[in-house]
Amino acid sequence: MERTFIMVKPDGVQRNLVGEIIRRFENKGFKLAGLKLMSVSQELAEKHYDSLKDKAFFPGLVKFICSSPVVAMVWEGDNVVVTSRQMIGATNPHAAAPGTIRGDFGVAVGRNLIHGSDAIETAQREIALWFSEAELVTWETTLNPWLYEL
Ligand code: IDP
Ligand code: MG
Repeated sequence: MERTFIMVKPDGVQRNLVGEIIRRFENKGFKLAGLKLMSVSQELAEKHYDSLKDKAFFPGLVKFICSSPVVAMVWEGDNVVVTSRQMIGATNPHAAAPGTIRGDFGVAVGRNLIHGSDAIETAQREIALWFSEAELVTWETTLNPWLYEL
């Protein structure tokens, strides 16, 4: 089953939106495979955002991610990478559709609340970066026949 890496960023944690965000993924029908509240080191933040290291906003972004705790998660489900990005909404909350997390709760691109992997390969890289094998849980949910046509 496909997995993606989702992170509630420092602004989302500070604004008490952790429960709201988890609720949306649970209600959608995705299954939690990993979850932790953590402080982020500069090294981890720089590795995570490595593809953006030439952008002018990179230093500010890294500083922000390290400024306050985040909630790192792995969610599992059919098409979860693409669907999560749709649930999260456009990078800039001004452009994010109502009903999306950024569209409903954000007003600034540098305070857009949540990260979600942008492709399956990115998800695999990010999950390995943020979680050890032992922190990821494989489990059976009794809901499967009600979520999927098996
Ligand atoms: P994404 O989070 O929607 O995948 P990316 O382009 O991967 O967007 O950028 C990563 C993060 O960097 C964004 O979520 C946002 O917090 C921040 N960011 C992106 N573009 C800007 C910008 O123009 N100014 C400030 N921060 C930005
Ligand atoms: Mg991205």
